[in-house]
Amino acid sequence: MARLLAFIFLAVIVAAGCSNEEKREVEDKEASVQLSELQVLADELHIPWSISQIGEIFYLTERPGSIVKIEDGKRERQKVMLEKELATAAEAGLLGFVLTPDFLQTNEAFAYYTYKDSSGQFNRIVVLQLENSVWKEKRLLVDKIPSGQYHHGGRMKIGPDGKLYATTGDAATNPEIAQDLQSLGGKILRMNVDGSIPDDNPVPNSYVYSFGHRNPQGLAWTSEGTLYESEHGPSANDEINLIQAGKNYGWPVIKGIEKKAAIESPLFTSGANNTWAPSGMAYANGKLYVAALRGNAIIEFNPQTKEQREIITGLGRIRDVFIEGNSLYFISNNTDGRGNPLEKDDKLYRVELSAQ
Ligand SMILES: [Ca+2]
Repeated sequence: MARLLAFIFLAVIVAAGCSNEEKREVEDKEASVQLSELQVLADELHIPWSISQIGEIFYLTERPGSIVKIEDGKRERQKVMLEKELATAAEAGLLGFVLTPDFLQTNEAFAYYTYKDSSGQFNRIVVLQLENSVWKEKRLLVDKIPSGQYHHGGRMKIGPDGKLYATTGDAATNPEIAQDLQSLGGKILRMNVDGSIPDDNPVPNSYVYSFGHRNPQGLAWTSEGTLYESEHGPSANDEINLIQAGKNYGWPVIKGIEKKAAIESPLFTSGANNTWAPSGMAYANGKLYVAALRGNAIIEFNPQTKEQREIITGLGRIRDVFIEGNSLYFISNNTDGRGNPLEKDDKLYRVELSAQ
């Protein structure tokens, strides 16, 4: 009954939002997603950050330091025991999370978190193991990834090459580190699943896969293996980039549509007067689906035609998006102090992508 009520409540919100804006009505008619088919799979989440799925089970990280398991409509909040104290700085905490390829045998997952100790504040990538509904930090893969007041990066995915990729931020106070190949900040990192450096990384003996990033929080590969990334720009100028090994993506040398030799310009930008605050992203059917926090939407980008449109609106801030088959899953992020929580926020939603 609670789920049914939540569903009706949402349908009313979505309908009200649409009738107020003629422009949005037009967009909805063109949208591939039927908002009336939106389902809530879980609610009362606390700043959820990352979606992982295996079979019918979801694991969501919550930034304050827990993992929520969702199975058969039931929500179980699982404790996470870390070696270091979780940082409480803005945007910091338990961020990226991805189940290992052999999770069913090992109960292990990769996690990215921000911590603070006597040596300062950093991010690290670790292996967690699930035992009796408690996750424990088992192994350290990469430590002392720069952190600061903001911009901790934090998205992790396993690529089609079987390597673990992680996005790291410029730590806000010292953006020049994004251009410094000796620093792990402002980068996309690539590693073997045991934490070692792959022999074929573009910078020898380095985790650095690409550099010049400000605060990247989204990664997605096409079925052909092309990698795209989403990134928070300075004062708007958010970016979607096509990522190639060893390339420089510009920050803080250039921003937005500015150009410079030997620097890659973004495939899409939000422009100087518009902010998406893009976070998690997924790829399906030739399109990228990007969770937008400030944009309060899921935005669909077509890298071939360069078209873009909002396909989900009216639910507030969106943190991550995940596609399995024809289902698109996403989590809201209205409890992070920067949004206006709806009743029982935050939530995990599902909607069917229509065939096009
Ligand atoms: Ca850039």
